Amino acid sequence: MSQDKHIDYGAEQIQVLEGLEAVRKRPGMYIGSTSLRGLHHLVYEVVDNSIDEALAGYCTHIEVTIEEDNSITVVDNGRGIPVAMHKVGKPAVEVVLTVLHAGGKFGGDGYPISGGLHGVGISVVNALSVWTKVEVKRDGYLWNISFTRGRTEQPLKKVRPLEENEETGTKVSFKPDHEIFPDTVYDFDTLKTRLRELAFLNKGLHITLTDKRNQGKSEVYCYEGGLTSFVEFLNENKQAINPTVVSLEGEKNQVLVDIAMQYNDGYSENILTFVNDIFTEEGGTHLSGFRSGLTRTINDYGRSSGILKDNEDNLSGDDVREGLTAIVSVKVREPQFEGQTKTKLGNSEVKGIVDNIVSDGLKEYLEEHPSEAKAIINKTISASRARQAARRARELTRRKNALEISSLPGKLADCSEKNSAMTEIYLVEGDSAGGSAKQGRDRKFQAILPLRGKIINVEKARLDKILANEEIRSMITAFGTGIGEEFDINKRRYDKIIIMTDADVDGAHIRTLLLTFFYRFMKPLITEGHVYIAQPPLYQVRKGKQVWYYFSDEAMNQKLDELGRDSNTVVVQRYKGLGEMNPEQLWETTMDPENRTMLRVHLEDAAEADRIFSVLMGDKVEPRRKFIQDNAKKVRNLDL
Ligand code: 0RA
Repeated sequence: MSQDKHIDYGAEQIQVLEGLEAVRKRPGMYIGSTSLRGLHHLVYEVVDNSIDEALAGYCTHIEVTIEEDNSITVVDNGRGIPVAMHKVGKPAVEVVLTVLHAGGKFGGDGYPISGGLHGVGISVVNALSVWTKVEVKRDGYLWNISFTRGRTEQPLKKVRPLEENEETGTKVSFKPDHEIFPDTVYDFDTLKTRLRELAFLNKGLHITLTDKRNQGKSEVYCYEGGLTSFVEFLNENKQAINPTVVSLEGEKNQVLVDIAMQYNDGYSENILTFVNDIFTEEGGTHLSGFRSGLTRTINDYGRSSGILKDNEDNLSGDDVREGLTAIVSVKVREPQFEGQTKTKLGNSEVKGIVDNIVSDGLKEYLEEHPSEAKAIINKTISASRARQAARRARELTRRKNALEISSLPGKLADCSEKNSAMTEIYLVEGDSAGGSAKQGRDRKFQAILPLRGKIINVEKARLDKILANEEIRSMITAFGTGIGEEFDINKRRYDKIIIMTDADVDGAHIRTLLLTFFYRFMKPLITEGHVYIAQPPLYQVRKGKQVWYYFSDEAMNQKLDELGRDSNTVVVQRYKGLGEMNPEQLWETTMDPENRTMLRVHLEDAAEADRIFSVLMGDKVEPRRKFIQDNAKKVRNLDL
């Protein structure tokens, strides 16, 4: 080897260590955060590589296992990570695991289409794990290599020749580093939601999820129906308008389009869009193309079939999307992601391609399914009529908004701070708790809105009825943002919206109704992290003049053990409702930013949230009963 190469090799090594050191120093830059979300992201990063193999047509099975020690194993039957010497003087597999951004991209056109939102690659997983072990079956042999905290521990080794019929593939095992992640316990359901979604998006791909902890369990996700199965799954608890799911597929200029859609008798729209299997929360050109193609085609068919009369207005975009569940999945070679969270597709050529495929395919479906077509058009016409009726009601609230302060609801105790970045509003269940909260609050930045009556179930009503509801109107005017298409987050009057309900069944019900309302009509409040759930304590423990508050049975019991249970100087109080706390106690335990704990409401997965909302709020009783039974133990930790 020449002197030059020696010097280069040294420089490469230093770069590698600096790269992985940077990942360990600022993990958030690479995986978003080191919260539970980041912990689960490690699994997706590895699985995305296996999915890339599937997209390239080489992999049919992926197995993910949560091991007893919360380490993760991902096995696939793809081609195997290359083991040949790379030009930097190390085996390619070692480069993939230790060099930032050295995923599948190197090696030219091996990957026409690649997933992985952050695309940071598997080396980030390695850098953030106590250990990583990789086995590769490729080039006639089983190979292995291992790492500790990103550094090569055992260099690549040939273990044994492959058996005659043994498949190629990759096995990656890693244990997330407790020095990086405060919580290293994996959640089965979180992984399940994403892996099931990946199985829907990749028709016929087998994905297995196994949990070796506790009693152990294993589930297989594989859908021959692909997106059609996905839509059927999302509409499972709803009443379909067109029993046959519309399935549209096409390709142009190397853009692949795959769409499935079905109307239900509900009023909300639930369109999920993906680019290269990545959920595009902020939509983009594929969504615009879908919308424009849909609106035009439904109107054209409505007119030509005579169902939509000449004297009736054209159907609007909102009309044709009412009660629509749809998946729009595109595969694009060089996706450009834009928007606040980089989840908005920017490629301009995609809009027209999707629009054309929707127009052609949907027209054909409507012509071939006349009775379903009729049901769909009638549904959109009644949406249009209801929308016109609702306009009046909405104009009413809009006029009220314009009057600003004077129009704020009478029962709102507003704060004095005018900078909305500093303020918060508590939505409090009941007048008595509302009274305590008004007295206990810091009136400079905390506003209180007591909610008296039942909040309307927005899942079961149309906009005109929803807007007639007193509690809903109070919230809309207090928040200042408007709703639906007119929602504007920049107009919000508060930074934090905090739901404070009793820790009982009624409280949970009111909380769900509120979250459903926000989800349907003010979604960015949730996606941009402005909605919180207050956590009032369940117990007060007193001894003499000392007082402690506890949020769980476990914590309270531990304190009792410590104080000596028998001591008759200890009085335990269980709070049944917020009303049992006086203003000082409420401030101290639940409202004081210095002491309180709150849950921030996340939309971990829009599809799952929508399903859960439908189960909880929809017409069908049996799925709701089952859900509540299945989740009874989890309710205290509900973090949507
Ligand atoms: C780099 C290049 C190729 C495949 C892979 C990486 C690869 C990575 C992972 C991670 C998990 N499973 C994986 N499977 C494959 C292309 C290989 C070729 O051209 O033969």
